Amino acid sequence: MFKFLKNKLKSFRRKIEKVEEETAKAEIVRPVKEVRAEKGAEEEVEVKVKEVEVAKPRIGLKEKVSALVLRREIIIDEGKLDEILPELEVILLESDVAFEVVEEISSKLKERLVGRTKKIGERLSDIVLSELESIIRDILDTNRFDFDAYIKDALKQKKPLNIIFVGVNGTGKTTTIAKLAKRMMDQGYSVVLAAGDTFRAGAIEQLEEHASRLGVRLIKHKAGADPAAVIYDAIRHAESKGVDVVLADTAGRMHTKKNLIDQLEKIKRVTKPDLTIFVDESIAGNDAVERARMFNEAVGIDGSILTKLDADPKGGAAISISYITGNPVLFVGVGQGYDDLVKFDSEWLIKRIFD
Ligand SMILES: Nc1nc2c(ncn2[C@@H]2O[C@H](COP(=O)(O)OP(=O)(O)OP(=O)(O)O)[C@@H](O)[C@H]2O)c(=O)[nH]1
Ligand SMILES: [Mg+2]
Repeated sequence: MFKFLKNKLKSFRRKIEKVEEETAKAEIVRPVKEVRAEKGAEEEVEVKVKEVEVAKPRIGLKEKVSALVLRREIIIDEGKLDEILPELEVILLESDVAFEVVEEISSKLKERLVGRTKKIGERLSDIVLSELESIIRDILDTNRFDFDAYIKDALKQKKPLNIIFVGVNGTGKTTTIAKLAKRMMDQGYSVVLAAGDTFRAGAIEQLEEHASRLGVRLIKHKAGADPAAVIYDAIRHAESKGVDVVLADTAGRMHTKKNLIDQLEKIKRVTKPDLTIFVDESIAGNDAVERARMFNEAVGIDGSILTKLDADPKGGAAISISYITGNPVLFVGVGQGYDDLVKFDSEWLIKRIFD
């Protein structure tokens, strides 16, 4: 997971260390006021000190000067950041972080670092990477949403809850529904599935297979039927049986296909979902983020689930999708098994990128 990004960040750390080493080697001229030598020197002295030499023990005048420099802190200037930030921006772009998010990260880093003091002995690379981590954490936390708390509260108001899953073809919608059904049943909720993908050959049978493995009821019509009617029936069924949640599959579709987007609008109009969840695959990178934005504009989404993080070396989609859509990431898929669904948490992702 995120191997590419992690390796790039490692080489970024080395680059900062190199810049720092070079700066340390360069002579820094420090005017020191009224430093007088103990043994009779009377003039104000301007002392040239090599940063690298500062920590070494000295004697006499030099020792006095060192003590002054040691107490001082080095100010991180814009020039130094200009040497390293472009490389970070390239790394983030190569890792599929959306352009706007890269700009945000870069400007926040500058804002936090320029003019900041760094103690002698403190490493610039540690400071930069820990600020980067904190900025990415803030970006991930912009639209926090606790799915479990939401379900618990929402069920006090109404039952069943209707949750529909939308997205383009093959991204993992149906598998994610099965995973989430398992997760919710493990938490003690009752679930019914709606076979709302009446379009793709074999889609109903695929969901049926999951339903029978998980021991959950599936409501289906024939292939080609109106998906809004299928989901509507599933809701009626759940109402009559006192079932907590309907998880409704829909056919994969491109956001550019107007008639298919109209069909989703109809599903929403007829079945009034409590949550519309956009599912896409992390490995699609910027495309996934762009599609989330388009689906949000076209039909409105309440959150996203990113699948296939286990197969994604980059991670840029996970970093960007919530910031770009203004909606939270609810879960991430990390494998093909039923338990390979992780509730999204910024700390979880940060650990996997920075540890
Ligand atoms: N590695 C990995 N594979 C996944 C994950 N989620 C889903 N898949 C696989 O992705 C493939 C497509 O999954 P589906 O659930 O059929 O996707 P879909 O969006 O319903 O596809 P359509 O119905 O054709 O639009 C399957 O082989 C899944 O096993 C995941 O988190 N990690
Ligand atoms: Mg499907």
